[in-house]
Amino acid sequence: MDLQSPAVGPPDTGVLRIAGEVLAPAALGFHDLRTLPQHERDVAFTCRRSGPRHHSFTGPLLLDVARLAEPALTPLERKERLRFLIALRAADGHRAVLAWAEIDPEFGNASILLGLTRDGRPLDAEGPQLVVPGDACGARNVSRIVEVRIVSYDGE
Ligand SMILES: Nc1nc2c(c(=O)[nH]1)N[C@H]1C(S)=C(S)[C@@H](COP(=O)(O)O)O[C@H]1N2
Ligand SMILES: [Mo]
Repeated sequence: MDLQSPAVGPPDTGVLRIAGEVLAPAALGFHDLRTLPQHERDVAFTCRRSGPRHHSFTGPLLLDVARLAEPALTPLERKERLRFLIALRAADGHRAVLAWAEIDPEFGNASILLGLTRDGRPLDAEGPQLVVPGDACGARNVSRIVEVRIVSYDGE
């Protein structure tokens, strides 16, 4: 990074790292994430602690965000892509793992988002939130995400 260059646009409070088995590891701010196509999803789930919840989110597809970092699995055959997973970590240590196949268009093709707004409110100050439509429990809707790691399972 060129530290001499002036800052362009508003400063990004949160930066999301995309790392792991990717050709182009990235540190993405909300400005970068807003350049991707934005989608809207409603989620309804029940939290064991707070009961029934409903939220509306907007943001890019996790698939489009992951592709910015050029995952090493992109050129692979379908069966080989099944070994990859996506590990997400939040600022408070909450973690969740997805199978790559859940969002791969040739498998689950689930419309999992990285939410940038929740119920009309921008999440810039806290960071993006995973949006998993259809989950009965809200625990995979990880908020304040700081890192997304794409890694392969190499077990025997
Ligand atoms: N970072 C982070 N995200 C999290 C959690 C958490 O502990 N940390 N809890 C999850 C759980 S268990 C639920 S039910 C939902 C609750 O979301 P809400 O209270 O904002 O509706 O957030 C999820 N996302
Ligand atoms: Mo929960």
